[in-house]
Amino acid sequence: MKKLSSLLLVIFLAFVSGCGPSAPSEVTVNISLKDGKVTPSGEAVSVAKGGKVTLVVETDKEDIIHVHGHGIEREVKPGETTTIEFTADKVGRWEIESHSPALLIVKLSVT
Ligand SMILES: [Cu+2]
Repeated sequence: MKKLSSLLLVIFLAFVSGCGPSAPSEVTVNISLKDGKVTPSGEAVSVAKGGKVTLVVETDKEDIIHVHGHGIEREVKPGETTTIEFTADKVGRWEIESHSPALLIVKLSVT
Protein backbone atom coordinates (compact mmCIF):
# COMPACT_ATOMS: atom_id res chain seq x y z
CA MET A 1 0.00 0.00 0.00
CA LYS A 2 2.84 2.38 0.85
CA LYS A 3 4.44 1.62 -2.50
CA LEU A 4 1.22 2.39 -4.33
CA SER A 5 0.72 5.70 -2.59
CA SER A 6 4.27 6.83 -3.36
CA LEU A 7 3.73 5.89 -6.99
CA LEU A 8 0.54 7.94 -7.02
CA LEU A 9 2.42 10.83 -5.42
CA VAL A 10 5.08 10.70 -8.14
CA ILE A 11 2.41 10.71 -10.84
CA PHE A 12 0.64 13.59 -9.14
CA LEU A 13 3.84 15.65 -8.83
CA ALA A 14 4.74 14.98 -12.45
CA PHE A 15 1.28 16.21 -13.39
CA VAL A 16 1.30 19.42 -11.34
CA SER A 17 4.87 20.33 -12.23
CA GLY A 18 4.09 19.95 -15.92
CA CYS A 19 6.63 17.19 -16.54
CA GLY A 20 6.39 14.96 -19.54
CA PRO A 21 6.31 16.39 -23.03
CA SER A 22 7.93 19.80 -22.80
CA ALA A 23 6.16 22.95 -23.96
CA PRO A 24 6.67 23.90 -27.62
CA SER A 25 9.08 26.67 -28.53
CA GLU A 26 6.61 28.21 -30.95
CA VAL A 27 2.87 28.58 -30.79
CA THR A 28 0.30 30.31 -32.97
CA VAL A 29 -3.19 31.15 -31.77
CA ASN A 30 -5.88 32.20 -34.22
CA ILE A 31 -8.29 34.52 -32.43
CA SER A 32 -11.70 35.56 -33.66
CA LEU A 33 -13.79 38.24 -31.96
CA LYS A 34 -17.33 38.19 -33.28
CA ASP A 35 -20.76 39.24 -31.94
CA GLY A 36 -19.28 39.94 -28.50
CA LYS A 37 -17.78 36.47 -28.24
CA VAL A 38 -14.28 35.20 -28.66
CA THR A 39 -12.68 32.03 -29.95
CA PRO A 40 -10.75 30.47 -28.32
CA SER A 41 -12.38 31.17 -24.98
CA GLY A 42 -10.15 30.58 -21.96
CA GLU A 43 -8.18 27.77 -23.57
CA ALA A 44 -4.87 26.77 -21.94
CA VAL A 45 -1.85 27.23 -24.20
CA SER A 46 1.73 26.36 -23.23
CA VAL A 47 5.01 27.65 -24.55
CA ALA A 48 8.58 27.23 -23.38
CA LYS A 49 10.35 30.25 -21.87
CA GLY A 50 11.97 32.21 -24.69
CA GLY A 51 9.52 30.73 -27.15
CA LYS A 52 7.76 32.65 -29.87
CA VAL A 53 4.05 33.37 -29.61
CA THR A 54 2.04 34.56 -32.58
CA LEU A 55 -1.52 35.78 -32.21
CA VAL A 56 -3.49 36.21 -35.41
CA VAL A 57 -6.54 38.31 -34.64
CA GLU A 58 -9.70 39.00 -36.59
CA THR A 59 -12.45 41.13 -35.11
CA ASP A 60 -15.82 42.60 -36.08
CA LYS A 61 -15.24 45.75 -34.02
CA GLU A 62 -12.44 47.83 -32.52
CA ASP A 63 -10.91 46.27 -29.47
CA ILE A 64 -7.67 45.88 -27.57
CA ILE A 65 -5.80 42.65 -27.11
CA HIS A 66 -3.87 42.56 -23.87
CA VAL A 67 -1.16 40.05 -23.04
CA HIS A 68 -0.70 40.17 -19.30
CA GLY A 69 2.83 39.95 -17.90
CA HIS A 70 4.43 40.93 -21.18
CA GLY A 71 3.32 44.56 -21.44
CA ILE A 72 1.57 44.08 -24.75
CA GLU A 73 -1.59 45.92 -25.65
CA ARG A 74 -2.52 46.08 -29.29
CA GLU A 75 -5.44 47.73 -31.04
CA VAL A 76 -7.37 45.55 -33.44
CA LYS A 77 -9.79 46.80 -36.08
CA PRO A 78 -12.53 45.25 -38.16
CA GLY A 79 -11.60 44.30 -41.70
CA GLU A 80 -7.94 43.86 -40.74
CA THR A 81 -6.00 40.82 -39.66
CA THR A 82 -3.66 41.82 -36.86
CA THR A 83 -0.61 39.70 -36.15
CA ILE A 84 0.93 40.12 -32.72
CA GLU A 85 4.27 38.43 -32.18
CA PHE A 86 6.21 38.33 -28.96
CA THR A 87 8.79 36.33 -27.08
CA ALA A 88 7.38 34.58 -24.03
CA ASP A 89 10.19 35.51 -21.66
CA LYS A 90 8.29 35.68 -18.37
CA VAL A 91 7.69 32.36 -16.67
CA GLY A 92 4.19 32.08 -15.25
CA ARG A 93 0.57 31.88 -16.22
CA TRP A 94 -0.70 34.88 -18.08
CA GLU A 95 -4.09 35.84 -19.33
CA ILE A 96 -4.55 37.06 -22.86
CA GLU A 97 -7.76 39.02 -23.03
CA SER A 98 -9.81 41.48 -24.99
CA HIS A 99 -10.99 44.73 -23.36
CA SER A 100 -14.34 45.59 -24.90
CA PRO A 101 -15.96 43.42 -23.86
CA ALA A 102 -13.45 42.02 -21.36
CA LEU A 103 -13.10 38.39 -22.37
CA LEU A 104 -10.54 35.79 -21.46
CA ILE A 105 -9.08 34.42 -24.69
CA VAL A 106 -6.17 32.26 -23.64
CA LYS A 107 -4.42 31.27 -20.44
CA LEU A 108 -0.81 31.27 -21.53
CA SER A 109 1.50 29.15 -19.49
CA VAL A 110 5.19 29.94 -19.95
CA THR A 111 7.38 27.20 -18.49
CU1 LIG B 1 -6.17 43.59 -19.92
